[in-house]
Amino acid sequence: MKGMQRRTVLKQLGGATATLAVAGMGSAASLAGFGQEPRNPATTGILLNQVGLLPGHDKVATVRSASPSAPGAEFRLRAAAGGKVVYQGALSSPQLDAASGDQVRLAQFSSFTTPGSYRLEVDTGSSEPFLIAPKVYAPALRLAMRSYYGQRCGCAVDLGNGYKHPACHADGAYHVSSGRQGSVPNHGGWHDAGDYGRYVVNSGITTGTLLWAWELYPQVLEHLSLDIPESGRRLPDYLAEIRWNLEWMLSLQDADGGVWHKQTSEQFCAFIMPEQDHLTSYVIGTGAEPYKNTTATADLASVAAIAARCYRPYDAAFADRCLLAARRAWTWAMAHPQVPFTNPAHVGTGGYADQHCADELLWASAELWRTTGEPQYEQAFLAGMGDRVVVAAPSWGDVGPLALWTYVLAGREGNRAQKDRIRAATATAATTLVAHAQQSGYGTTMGLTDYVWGSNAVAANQSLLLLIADRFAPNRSCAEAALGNLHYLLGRNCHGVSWVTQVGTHPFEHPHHRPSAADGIAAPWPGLLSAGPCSGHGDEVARAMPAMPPMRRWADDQRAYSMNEIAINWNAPLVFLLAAANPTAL
Ligand code: 9MR
Ligand code: ZN
Repeated sequence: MKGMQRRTVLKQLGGATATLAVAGMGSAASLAGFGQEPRNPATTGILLNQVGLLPGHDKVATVRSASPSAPGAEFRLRAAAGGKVVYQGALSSPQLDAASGDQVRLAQFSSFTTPGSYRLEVDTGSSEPFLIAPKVYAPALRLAMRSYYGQRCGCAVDLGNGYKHPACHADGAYHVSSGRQGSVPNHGGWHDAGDYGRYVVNSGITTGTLLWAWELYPQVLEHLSLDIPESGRRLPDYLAEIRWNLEWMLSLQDADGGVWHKQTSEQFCAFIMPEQDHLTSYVIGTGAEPYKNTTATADLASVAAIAARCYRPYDAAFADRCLLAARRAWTWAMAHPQVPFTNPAHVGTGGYADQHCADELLWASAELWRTTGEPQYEQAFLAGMGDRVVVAAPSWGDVGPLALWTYVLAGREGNRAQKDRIRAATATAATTLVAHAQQSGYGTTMGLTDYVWGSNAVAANQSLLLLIADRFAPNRSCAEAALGNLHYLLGRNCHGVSWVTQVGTHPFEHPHHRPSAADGIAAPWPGLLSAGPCSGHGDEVARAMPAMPPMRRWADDQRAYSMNEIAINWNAPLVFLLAAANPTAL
């Protein structure tokens, strides 16, 4: 398995070098031809972004030291081909990284900007080769976004290299909890995570985040080629892939405008391929009048309002359909402002059971105002906003920051004082995150309490916050801290792994992901972000762990569903961050 994965990675690096034509960069052959054993960062203790770094941005690696007085105060950067020393410097003095419990030193080589392939060397060892190149993250962006095609429900999927399955989950029906009866055809959508459920609330933040990336980084995403069934048509691949999920979300809207919460089986199926799962895929509601709920309905309103903006240049009829759905959902949600969801009887699939509906309503009002400029939406937004400010990054349970930011990003006049408050609070939150990154031995903006279920997406969403702050008021330290989380996710962490499957020299291998487990192929499906460390005790692997610092609480174990599952809402801020990390965007 290792060998096979290595070949894949080298192929990807080779692809990058071939298409990017960066002067002085090693060829695929020279990368493959070191004649040396792979160096595992977990043993060398040299921890850095395994994909590479951007020439014009910060470059820092973490060097773990066995003890505070460990020798080796120097580091060297060597050309991967030929071994010439191109840069050398002193390691910083040892510091304790509280999140991991590690004693670390930092190798800082930001001023070295020459594109190429390099290794970082200290007296105790040397890293795998990594690239310094302007488009170094292009292959990762493509894989992370293409992973959504792999999550498609209701159609045959073929990512190549054996990662494929026939159409799945044809048997849909209204669940007794929905207030309806009868069968439901498959309208598409993305499997949520390692399970095959589809959930409107989680689809909401996922699709919203991806469409926001489209609006903020169009020059990067317009030409992203995903090699999906719709490729080659008028609609850019990026929007075509997202439409697959939007169509399913729209299908869960009832005639009265309300939206059912989810479409899943009653219980999770076994670890089988999707086409082998013949459990009925039920449209599930609250189990009592009005059956639909506020969070799902308002999230659909938000996302459909954004979609109306994004798709209009390519497909006005679809944009009109989305806008009408958004308006009708908003009206329903305003009339039912506090109908939260909890799993009805006999249903044990994911809950996404957020009891706070006000932030979803706020987001819907803000997006509809941004799209239409109509006063009823702004009035609802301003009434709902009150003295609310941005304090933390968004998550599936708190879309409030998206509501506030879209009010500013709308480019409409609006209420100046509220816009100023939003900008100021965002800047304050960003300053706190930058301070965390400066204290962290691994350059992450996460504080000690941020290692929750899906912490890798907390890191990526904190980058999103920083990038929005940077958009409001350009600030280099915000942009660098945002990139710092990308480095953390792609290898600069205490586990020495890249948390994106098939990306980097030591990607994790055992996601809690049914297709990866059941397809008979050793390596997991590509481009998927692990949940990451979790302080909780949600699964048997977590429960068996002794007490340890929060970043350490992760295992590359398929059973570890609280630490090593993948999910569409976690990949979305990763795609956002990778889009932002494209040199034409930053
Ligand atoms: O991402 C969700 C996390 O915030 C919750 O703590 C956790 C437990 O309720 O559920 C996570 O979402 C899961 C969902 O319920 C079902 N599909 C897999 C999701 C990722 O683990
Ligand atoms: Zn399916």
